[in-house]
Amino acid sequence: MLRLTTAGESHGPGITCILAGMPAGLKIDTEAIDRDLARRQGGYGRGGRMAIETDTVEVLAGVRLGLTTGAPVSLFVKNRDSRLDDLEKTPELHAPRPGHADLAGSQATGASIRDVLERSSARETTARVAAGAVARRLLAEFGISVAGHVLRIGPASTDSAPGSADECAAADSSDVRCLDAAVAEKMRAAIDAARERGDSLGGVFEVVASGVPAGLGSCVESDRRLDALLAGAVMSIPAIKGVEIGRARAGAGGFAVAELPGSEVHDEIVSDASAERAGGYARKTNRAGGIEGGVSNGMPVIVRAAMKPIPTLTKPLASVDLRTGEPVSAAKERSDVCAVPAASVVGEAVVALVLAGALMERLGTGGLAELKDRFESMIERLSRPCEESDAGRG
Ligand code: EPS
Repeated sequence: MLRLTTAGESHGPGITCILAGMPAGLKIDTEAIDRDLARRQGGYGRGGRMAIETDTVEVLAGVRLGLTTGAPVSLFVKNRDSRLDDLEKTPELHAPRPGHADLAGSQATGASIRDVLERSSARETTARVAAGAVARRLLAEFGISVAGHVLRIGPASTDSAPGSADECAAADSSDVRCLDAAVAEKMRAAIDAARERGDSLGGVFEVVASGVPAGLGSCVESDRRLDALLAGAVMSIPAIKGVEIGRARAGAGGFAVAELPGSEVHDEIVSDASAERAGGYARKTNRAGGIEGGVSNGMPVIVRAAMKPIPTLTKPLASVDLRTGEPVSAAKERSDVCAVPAASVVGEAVVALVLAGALMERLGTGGLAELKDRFESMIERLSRPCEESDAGRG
């Protein structure tokens, strides 16, 4: 139901997107979009580019007098560092960076390394964060919130396990977006040491979504499974190499299901009148991260991602000059030492987009007021899950 297309090069005129499928009647707050853009720009370990840019959104289409019209929403973020057609400032590169899209991307497209890196740059995530802020606005109308935090940067890691999106909010006051102040200190020290060595660092972030009602996603069509959609969306963020759903045990993500018996993995079901968004059926624990059988179960949705270290190293690895085949050091471009805090903000955005899409799919088309009516009716029915077959078969 929701479709997002982005376009734009890192040093082109700007980054843009078209988000189709938003209902009419949603209030768009450009300040809130800009706040998310600023959160994405921040973080200890970012490089020089972020000192140049102050990302702010321009709404080009789909909004009139502050409300969505139901037409595709088009957003634009201007690049201050725009120099794509200046060959002196933006030269061709010939020594592809190991780990970057440079070589494989050129082989895929036939375009130059410059053309490949301009589009494969994580600057593209600006558009996803802007669109994600709109999705977040929609989710807020239905009492759903999404927030992220950083669990690991290089060797420094924390076992923080916030139970709700609200509990992640404190990450906003940390420049490494870590909820544990002592570990945050170690993360900064690890980034400083990597910078000294001319190296880069990856890490792990986690996104928590609260208020997600039971019943989003699909247990009958594999391409609509909520966990598959979340994993695909999070994996599509540049440099993400692994995605886990849930927290199978303390201090671990969803991969730990592989080491534990079923009795220690599955979340026992209990009746609980306060679990309104799950029809009064709660879980004693939330190891599954809010998803069973590809469908949300009313518990907070929890997604983790592992990010590799950024491929541009100031002390470059070995490469080959594509013109001669001779061994050379890989190209150096201005870059970040660590972008895990920024990636966690992108993670929030893509999770918000997937959840908004799944919600729209569940509720159907129409304006916001109509969708809210259907949402109430959907929530009310969650306490009678077998209703359709019971009614039909007597
Ligand atoms: C980024 C913008 C880029 C890089 C970084 C992320 O800007 P520039 O190339 O002008 O320094 O800082 O991109 C990469 C790490 C990459 O490999 O492309 C951004 O806006 O997030």
